[in-house]
Amino acid sequence: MSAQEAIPVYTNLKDLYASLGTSLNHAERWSNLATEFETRFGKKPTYIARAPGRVNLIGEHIDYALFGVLPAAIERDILVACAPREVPPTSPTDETHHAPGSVVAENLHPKYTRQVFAPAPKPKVDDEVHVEGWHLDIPQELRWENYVKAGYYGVLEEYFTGAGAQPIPVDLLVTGSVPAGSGLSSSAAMVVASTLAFLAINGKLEGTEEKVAKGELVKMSMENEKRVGVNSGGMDQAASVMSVPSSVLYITFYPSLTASPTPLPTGAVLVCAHSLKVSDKALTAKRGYNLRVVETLVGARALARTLNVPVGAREKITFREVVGKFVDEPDVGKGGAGMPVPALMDVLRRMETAVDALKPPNSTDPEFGATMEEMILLSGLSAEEFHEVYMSWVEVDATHFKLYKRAKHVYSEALRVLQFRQLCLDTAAAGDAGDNVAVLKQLGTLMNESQTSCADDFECSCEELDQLTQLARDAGAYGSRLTGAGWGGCTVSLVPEGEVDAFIKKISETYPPYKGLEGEALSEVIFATRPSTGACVYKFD
Ligand code: NG1
Ligand code: MG
Repeated sequence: MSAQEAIPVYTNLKDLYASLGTSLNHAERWSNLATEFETRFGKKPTYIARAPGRVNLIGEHIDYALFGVLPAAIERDILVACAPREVPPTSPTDETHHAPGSVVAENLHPKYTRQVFAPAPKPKVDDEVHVEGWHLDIPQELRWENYVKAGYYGVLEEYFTGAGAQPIPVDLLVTGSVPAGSGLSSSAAMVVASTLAFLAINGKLEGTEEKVAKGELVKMSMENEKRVGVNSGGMDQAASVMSVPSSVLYITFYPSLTASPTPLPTGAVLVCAHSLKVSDKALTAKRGYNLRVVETLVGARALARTLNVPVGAREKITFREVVGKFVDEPDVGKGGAGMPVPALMDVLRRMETAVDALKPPNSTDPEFGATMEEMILLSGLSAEEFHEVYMSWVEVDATHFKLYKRAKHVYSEALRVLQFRQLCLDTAAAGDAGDNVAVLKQLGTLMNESQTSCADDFECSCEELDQLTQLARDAGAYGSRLTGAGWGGCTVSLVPEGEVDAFIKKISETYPPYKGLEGEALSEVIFATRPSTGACVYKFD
């Protein structure tokens, strides 16, 4: 699959629904959204942009170390219906409605209230005053419309610079079926769908000139999500944009962004189950996600030094780049595919012992946590340089940094991803006769090992996730693990196809937080999904 491929724009409902598969009632949601749009705005939408959430099968917290990951898009998604707002303004009393590029954003969910905002012109003064571009302010708060703004921001920055480029006013209506804050990337789906809607409405998806490719949408959405979220890798956006049905997507980030669909052996279904523990984003940023980003970056630098891999003073080298430089990887910097998989597997195995060097020699801490002073020593930088390169962008709340354990997780997890993918490729190459129990068991084992590594070495699990993944194994899953950032949110289990209903029933009886849940309330928190297709746009005539 090529990142150069164009984003699909459907003009025919039959083709659209065929691309989405049949196991969810997509038709009803799409037509309901279009009707509701017309009721609220008095005209038909011109486009509906769709972006799915994703579940990560394996490869957790290694995308920002630039290692390949194996997510799949899920059937649940975000839809954004939109149309240009011509005159007259919907509400004549509100000045913002008249402004260039102003947006009226509504959401089918009553919790998310109607919002009106507009970008501000960036003036340039030389001989005369003229507009040089547009700026959209995104406040640092968790508000639903910030995800809409994040998508818009990038489109404005990319396409509306220079005198005369004026964005049009837009009405839009959003609906979503990806549970929020659950590790299924409702945030990336929101940002991708919003970016796509603003691209479509401003004429950037069709015609031969300036067509936006999938790879560009991934890069834009990654940048855009940084406006509202943490300093993440690109897994979620790539999965939401580039997935294909029935396959997991092997995404690499280094030496270049590639996405290779890998068919999942038949005979098993993915079941997502929410632990109902909501991870506190603000807290996990300081003690969780961002802290892990710091630990893995400093760990990579320290490891590079022990391996005599050259690192520039200000270079934030990653664990993936360390192995590339260690073996003099071909193609790097030329957009090539990098070293062959068997060679990469081999060097990853060697790294699993090399990371022993990250245990601080004088530490009495059994967990091998390095203090700030010890980290600075390991980095080879002055205290001032160290703070500037590694600590200035982030607020972290920690006295000890577990470089060894984080490195151990990253390298072992990167290897498990390659092993998982190889098993899938071998099954497909052998013709997938459907008799896959043995291989599904091996895949499940890799998922279970990933959970153990997340829990013990990366410490991104929690009691609820540990319990739920164990109950899933007891209920017959081949394997089960947390998915996404962790510290709460969802698990993913690989479940024999014919046993899904029984599996869900068993979990609903054994996982205490599910007590009393039935029907729709239950299917909100635990559901089966097949790997689904990536983002697209429907254009109305
Ligand atoms: P979620 O679960 O969506 O917050 C985060 C990162 C991913 C990846 C995973 C861990 C964002 C937007 N996404 O996912 O890039 O690093 O954690 O594997 O922060
Ligand atoms: Mg997210």
